[in-house]
Amino acid sequence: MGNITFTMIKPEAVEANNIGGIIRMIEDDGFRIVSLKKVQLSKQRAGEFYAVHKERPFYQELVDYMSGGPIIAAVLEKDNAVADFRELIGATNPADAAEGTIRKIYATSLAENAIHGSDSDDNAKIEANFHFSSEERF
Ligand code: 3AN
Repeated sequence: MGNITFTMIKPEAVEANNIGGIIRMIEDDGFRIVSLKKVQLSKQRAGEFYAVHKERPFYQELVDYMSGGPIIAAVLEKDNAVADFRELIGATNPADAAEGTIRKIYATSLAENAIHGSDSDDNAKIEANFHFSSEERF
């Protein structure tokens, strides 16, 4: 399929009232919103979501941060969604992110980098299913 990706607007961007600005950039780039909600993850749910990073030194910091406030979770649709969305959000470290990318504009640090984007079609499906049931896709 390859036409969906999954995103989360992270707690510090939600706290800073940047939901609208970020969603505007996403829609202006041609993505259609399939599913969307505001939710606060428990530490356990955040830990499950980031289980691939379990062995990384920043894992606990990441879990604490991602469960520390509400996020926006969304499924997005566009041709070539995963790659196009990674391009729109920019590099993981905002210091390396290209001009005009979401992270360049909204991220405050490597750890608090405003937004998540799936890194493959397989992970997009896994992550979308983690947050949304089939009855929440339109
Ligand atoms: P991306 O979000 O660009 O796919 P990943 O998957 O390598 O990057 O990292 C997942 C999340 O972990 C990042 N969005 C960021 O919040 C956090 N992170 C990544 N690298 C570091 C690091 N060196 N120190 C602290 N947090 C990090």
